[in-house]
Amino acid sequence: MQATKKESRGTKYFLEKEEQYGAHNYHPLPVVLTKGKGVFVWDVDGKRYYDFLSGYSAINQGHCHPRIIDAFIEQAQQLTLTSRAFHNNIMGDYAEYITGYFGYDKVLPMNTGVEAVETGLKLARRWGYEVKGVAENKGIIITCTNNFHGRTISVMSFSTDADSRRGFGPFTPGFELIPYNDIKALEVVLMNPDVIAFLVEPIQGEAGVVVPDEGYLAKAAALCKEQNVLLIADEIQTGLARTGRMLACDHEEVRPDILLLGKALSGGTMPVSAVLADNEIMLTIKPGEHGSTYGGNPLACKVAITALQVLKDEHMAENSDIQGTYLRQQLTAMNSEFISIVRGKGLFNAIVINHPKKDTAWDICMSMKKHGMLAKPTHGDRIRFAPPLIITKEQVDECLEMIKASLASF
Ligand code: IF1
Repeated sequence: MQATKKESRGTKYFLEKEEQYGAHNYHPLPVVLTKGKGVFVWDVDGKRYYDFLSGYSAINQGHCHPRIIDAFIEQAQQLTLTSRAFHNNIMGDYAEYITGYFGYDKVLPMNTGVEAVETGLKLARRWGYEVKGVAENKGIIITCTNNFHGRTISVMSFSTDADSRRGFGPFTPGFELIPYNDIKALEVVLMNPDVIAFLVEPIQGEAGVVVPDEGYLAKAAALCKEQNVLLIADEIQTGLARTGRMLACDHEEVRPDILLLGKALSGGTMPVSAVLADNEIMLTIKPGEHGSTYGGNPLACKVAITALQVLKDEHMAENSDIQGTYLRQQLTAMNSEFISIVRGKGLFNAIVINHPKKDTAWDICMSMKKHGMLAKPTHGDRIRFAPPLIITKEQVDECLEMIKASLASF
């Protein structure tokens, strides 16, 4: 590419570059970010925004948290990757720390969230055949309609989102769908002795922050226990203090058999995910039967230890609970004719827009952008409000003013 004269590399320059050379697998808001710090991000034109998406809850600790970045830089200059062909001096301490942090025997380290989901499914199937005694290849895993667990072909095999499935078949068998938040439906399918696991999001994120009834998770866990079925909790988005407790399962004192973590496990610095389980499940996978090049790399382990530490040291779950409750109260008090539902837990929230014009949620997000706040619609009419968990009440108040002003312009 010939050197271009120093053109003003403003928003337009970057949008066009990406349009020309990047795949069109997203439809982002037309904003080009160049800096992040705490609850704020800045675009290439120098405008500051509140980040109300937090990288889909990967940035719970705030952008570029100083302690996490320091750990990253220190380890990055020491040793970043050994592969699992050799040991490294960070992974053992990390494994001890994270298993102690969540109370499980072992951790299987992976990178992206969907890799953690796939790993959980493989562990459940192995356990189903080798421990529960289900006939090989007959195992059934239950999941819920409107789920989102990632975008690999096997995980999309149980998605109910037509757009994300179209043209990607054939799909992986062995999954059965039931409606979310429907205990009766779960009870019925669990009667099948070939069922080995129930994979569920404690709160459905992509579906628009759908919070199930009080007690749903606890009842589901009890039914799974009764039927010797593993409960797999996908806390990749709801975990790590996002919903006002360290795990969303903690709201109902539920201890899943397999716990899936990702996103904020690295504080938004790099892909780090983890699968936690006890020995009876975890040891069904033997040496050489599963893994990944970067899984358990020393840089990821070092960063994850610090990312977990700051969650506790800075009481982020408590702040998430306080500020999230306040945010929902204030959104409800707006009594806006355009907001039909306000829902969420902690700082994991969404509003459902009620307006005849189809793209209103997008237009509201564009208006909030003008006022200095970034959020994005999901499924057309829902807008997720999920700022970093370090946000203060004063900052929430400032954002509420921006939301009010944006709604008033419709
Ligand atoms: C995209 C959604 C959110 C997740 C849960 C596993 C994964 C995710 C509960 C997979 C990932 C991301 C994926 C990203 C946008 C975002 C998303 F809109 F797609 F659905 F957050 F709601 N389990 N969610 O939410 O983790 O492999 O991505 O690390 O694909 O657009 P991943």
